[in-house]
Amino acid sequence: FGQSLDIHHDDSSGVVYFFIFWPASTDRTMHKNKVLSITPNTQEQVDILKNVSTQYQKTITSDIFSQTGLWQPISPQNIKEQTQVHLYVPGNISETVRNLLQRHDITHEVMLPNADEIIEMQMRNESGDPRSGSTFYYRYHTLEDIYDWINRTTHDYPDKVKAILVGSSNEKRPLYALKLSLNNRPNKKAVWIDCGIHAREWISPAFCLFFVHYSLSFYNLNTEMTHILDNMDFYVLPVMNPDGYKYTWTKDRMWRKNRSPQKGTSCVGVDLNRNFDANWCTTGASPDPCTEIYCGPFPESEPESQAVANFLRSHKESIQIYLSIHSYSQMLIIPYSCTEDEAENHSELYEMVKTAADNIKRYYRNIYTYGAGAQIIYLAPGGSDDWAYNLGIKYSFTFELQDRGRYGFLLPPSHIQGACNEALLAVKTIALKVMEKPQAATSSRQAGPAA
Ligand code: 0X9
Ligand code: ZN
Repeated sequence: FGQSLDIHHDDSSGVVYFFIFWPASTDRTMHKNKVLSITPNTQEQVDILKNVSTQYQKTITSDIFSQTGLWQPISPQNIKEQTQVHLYVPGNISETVRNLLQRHDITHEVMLPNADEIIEMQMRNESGDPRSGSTFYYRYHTLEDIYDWINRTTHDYPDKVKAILVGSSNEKRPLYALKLSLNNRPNKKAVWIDCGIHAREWISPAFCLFFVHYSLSFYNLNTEMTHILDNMDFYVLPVMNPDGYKYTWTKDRMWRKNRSPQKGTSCVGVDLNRNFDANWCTTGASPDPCTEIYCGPFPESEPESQAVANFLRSHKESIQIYLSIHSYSQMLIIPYSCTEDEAENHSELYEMVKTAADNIKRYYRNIYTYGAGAQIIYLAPGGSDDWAYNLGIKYSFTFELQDRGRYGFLLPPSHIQGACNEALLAVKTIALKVMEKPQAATSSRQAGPAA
């Protein structure tokens, strides 16, 4: 950061504070919060960026800025040559950061020149009549509105939807999963979908709401959905991390983790998708509570991950498909992410996500990457998908919805419909494929002769 920054190290907290002196400027747009897309071309540039974003990450998660910096990749360790880095830069240091990039000749462009304008756009339209038709599903909603919606939905469809309390969050908010059961056939298999593990990925809860609405509205209208719902129940958890989600609406739009306090540090929150017992806290997760990929003190230490794990454990005989919805980057991910080993039914899973991606391309002309997490993104242990897979739910997926980086986490409301339709097509494709499998049904980990 050269001459414009003084770096002070406060040994008691381990937090690095930057004191910034920036030149007076007449250009008002200069100091807006921005998102930069940066592409390092040499190892030296990679090292500079790692350094900057590590320092930077610590600084901005401290009390001074309380904003989060690195959007992609999730950890500075994963920065590599010829791969885009997406960095959220608070306005007061944006010139400093750009000067540094220029000085080292690092390729970069401004993705979003004024992030606050887009954040504002995402929060707008909130006060409209919640029943004002389908536009409800093409807006983002506060946590309170989502709880109201859960209430209304169970009241409006008492024989088709039940709210199941699967646990509560660190701040004691209830975790409700909606059970969609559209007919009374006995011994139906089920699909689990969770949304909102990561607080800032707003399109994810929006998808869960959309999906429930679509299922209830199009049963007996859409042939494929009818066929699926005739044969399977759905458990839909719209917001797995309500404390974090609330926090993104009120304090910090870029928050990712849950909000649990940690011993011996002022840093808050565990990455719930590093907290499951699947090669827990190995490479790709961090034992440092001040990072975005903190794995927590022990596996399932968090009430949110424990609630989901308990529910899946007690329903593993009926749940055939596990699905976790995230954003962004348009990917359909299959196990494993916690090891480079191939999943036992890799080719079967690969065929499913390939078909889903092909369908999305054909119908919506949008590109989704697909494959095993460790291959197409990075090693990321402790994830819910790998854990569910090892539990015996052999059709386990993580979807990363729109977009590929134009807006990132700040996907405008006008894109919700498109993003949800694509994800819906992927869900349908996979569910129909699984239903074709003769014995796919009860998934047991035990090897041995087929029953
Ligand atoms: O790193 C993650 O947790 C997910 N990406 S995100 O940008 N939404 O944070 C990917 C999850 C893939 N699955 C596992 N890591 N198990
Ligand atoms: Zn995520």
